Amino acid sequence: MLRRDPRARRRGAGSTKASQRGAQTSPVTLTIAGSDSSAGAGIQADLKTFSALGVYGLTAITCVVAEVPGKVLRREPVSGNLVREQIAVLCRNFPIAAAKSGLLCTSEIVGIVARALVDFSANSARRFPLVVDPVIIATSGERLLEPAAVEAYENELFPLAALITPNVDEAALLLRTKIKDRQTMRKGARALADKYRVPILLKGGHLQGDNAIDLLFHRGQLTEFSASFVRGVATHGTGCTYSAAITAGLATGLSLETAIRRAKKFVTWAILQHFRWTTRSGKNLNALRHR
Ligand code: PXL
Repeated sequence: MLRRDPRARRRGAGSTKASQRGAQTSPVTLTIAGSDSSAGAGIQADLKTFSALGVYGLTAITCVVAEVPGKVLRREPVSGNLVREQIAVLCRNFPIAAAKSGLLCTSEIVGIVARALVDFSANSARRFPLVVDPVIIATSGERLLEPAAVEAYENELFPLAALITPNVDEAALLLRTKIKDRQTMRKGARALADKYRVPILLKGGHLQGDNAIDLLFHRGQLTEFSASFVRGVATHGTGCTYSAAITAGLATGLSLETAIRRAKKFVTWAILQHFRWTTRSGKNLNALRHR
């Protein structure tokens, strides 16, 4: 029988090996998304959010984007096999508690991600909740995804989601309608939830007004989340940060509503406390502060 070193008790936590001292466990989250070289959005924003909220973040990278806020120079997808392999190895080895998807770049990758999640998440103790941020149109209004990818989202990825988080432009595109105020937002959130049979968080940050209002449609009920609209800050990466914060909440066992409420506070704080630099040409560069 293994004898315990009597000093071990004093060292605490019953650990016997020096290498185990200080070892801790933590909820594990996974982000499947693109890399933003300027680190305000994408995988980098997700990881910073996970760290700030006390969960361990894993990454499966779908594409690499050379960009700074407001200017994309080049975007290249990672091969489908490599995307699948990243998800496979992580699902096989880590007790993933929640995941999110961000920029998936091509319709092929949308399908590969959906199939990999079906094939490999069965290895975890239970199928973990997936937050789908349908990154189709950026906050700047720029279209980030080809039309065929939208169909892949609808047919393959949305059915796996625990929550879908479109902004109003994405919701309008999915519903082929216009969303311009609170009333059409309410109708839109309900219509999307009916269409996809998944809880919908419709983000109204793009609409003009004193408050940034988001609507959750879940189990036949509408819940409103509101925060003061922060003016004068370029908000590159808010959608990524928001869905990552919700994912972190779900990983720690919060309900959908509580996870969203906390995530909304986190994003609002990150915008208010933003970083700012001036470029050599005298332009302002803003970035969210994730902690
Ligand atoms: O915010 C949308 C977004 C998502 N993912 C990556 C991005 C962006 C916007 O720039 O670069 C990698």
